[in-house]
Amino acid sequence: MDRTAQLTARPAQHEIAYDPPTGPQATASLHVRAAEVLEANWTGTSTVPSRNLYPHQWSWDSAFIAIGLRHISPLRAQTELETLLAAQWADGRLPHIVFNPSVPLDAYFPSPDFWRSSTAGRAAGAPRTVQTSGIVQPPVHALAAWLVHRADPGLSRARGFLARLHPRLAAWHRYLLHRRDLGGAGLVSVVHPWEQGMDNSPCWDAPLARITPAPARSFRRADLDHGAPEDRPTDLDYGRYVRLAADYRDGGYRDGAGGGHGAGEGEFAVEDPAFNALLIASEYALARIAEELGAAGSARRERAERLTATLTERLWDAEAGLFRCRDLRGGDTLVPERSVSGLIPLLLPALPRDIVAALVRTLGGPHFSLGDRTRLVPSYDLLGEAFDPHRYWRGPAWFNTSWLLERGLRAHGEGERADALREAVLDLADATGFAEYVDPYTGAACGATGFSWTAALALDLHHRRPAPRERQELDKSP
Ligand code: 9WN
Repeated sequence: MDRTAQLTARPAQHEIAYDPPTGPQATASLHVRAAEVLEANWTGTSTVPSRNLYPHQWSWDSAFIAIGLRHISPLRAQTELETLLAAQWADGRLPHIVFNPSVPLDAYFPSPDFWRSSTAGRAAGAPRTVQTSGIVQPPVHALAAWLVHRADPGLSRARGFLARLHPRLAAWHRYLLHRRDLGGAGLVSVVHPWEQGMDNSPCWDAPLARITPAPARSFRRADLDHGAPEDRPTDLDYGRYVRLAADYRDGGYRDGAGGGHGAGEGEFAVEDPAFNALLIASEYALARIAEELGAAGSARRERAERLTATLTERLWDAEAGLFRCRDLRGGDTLVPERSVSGLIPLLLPALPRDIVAALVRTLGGPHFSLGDRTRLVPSYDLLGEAFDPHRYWRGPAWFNTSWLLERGLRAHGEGERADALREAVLDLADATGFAEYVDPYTGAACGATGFSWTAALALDLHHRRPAPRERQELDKSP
């Protein structure tokens, strides 16, 4: 069936209803508590995801954090993104970690002396003055930049915020679309599970099984100093993460054909639905940014619609009612696991109506059970063999994915479901002390508390009250 032909011309996604919060005292104080978390994690130029567990700047965390920070200080939100984008490589890649030089090397693994960005990444254009990792994370940044701009357009214009960011964001998308189209069909591939952000998702079990792990004695995990081992990835997972990252580094972080050990020939290459959906959502945002700067946005919007069609052609599984990961090194096949990643394309305005309806059914069905057995969206299939309610991305519910799905539901007219998800994010974020993730059945806190994106995204939903019916008019922007 020709999905392109099915793309609806219907405009999509509402503008944010930008209302100051009202309501009971308890709700009002969520603002204060979330702001305290973000204040405690602020370094002066950016925000750490968690003081102990993640003491540097992370790429997609910063995008989510900026989306919340804009409600406290639009200037700080702009600075958060500017700091991250200042560490961009000359080839356009945005590194997944920007290291803080004043943090001891052994506070986080892999540390700057593992990545060696300024030497191993020299040919790819790694910056000289700041140490970074060499892999990437999901491209939520243009979406974040647009939302940050909207919080205070006057300040944004006065500071030339979008004018300065636009070329960098455009180069970032160019890098992904040109250097990371490893399948040749137009979608972006990730070359490491850390790139997709859901590190130990069961979707990676089969693609990772082919990787020879680095010996356990060759590295020391710092995460176990702060996190319970049963909530974290296993040592075997880590051995494989280290092997993949070291191979990429030893190939000079080269991508594409002729890269030696580079990502082009690397042993791990997966087209992931959430990563690509976030790129598409950010393409719509870049269109809005270009228009705000007086340029045309239509080409980007058309590209976003084409990419939506490609995503559907390559990753949609109609029988399962969700998108799958495509394992390029595993015979170019779809990975038979159901992950929250496969629901995130609900964000996209040009998704065919039958697919929207199927995704909503899957969310509420037995595999995710939203609104029935769960209040936040589990990261993985409740009925899957690998399901574990506490182990990181193998079942627990995370706040960023629920925030994304709240937007998707609202954009497609599922106001009641979106309201319930919004309430759940607010209740559980606050009740758990802004936990990193929660048991999807009980809502019990797992991982770190005082986690920045949980605080930031709760803050965003707190300030973005459900709009009255007439204001839920769908608009062309994400
Ligand atoms: C590796 C910072 C990051 C998040 C990821 C999450 C976790 C890192 C780790 O923490 O990954 O990048 O050390 O486990 O999986 O999504 O960006 O919060």
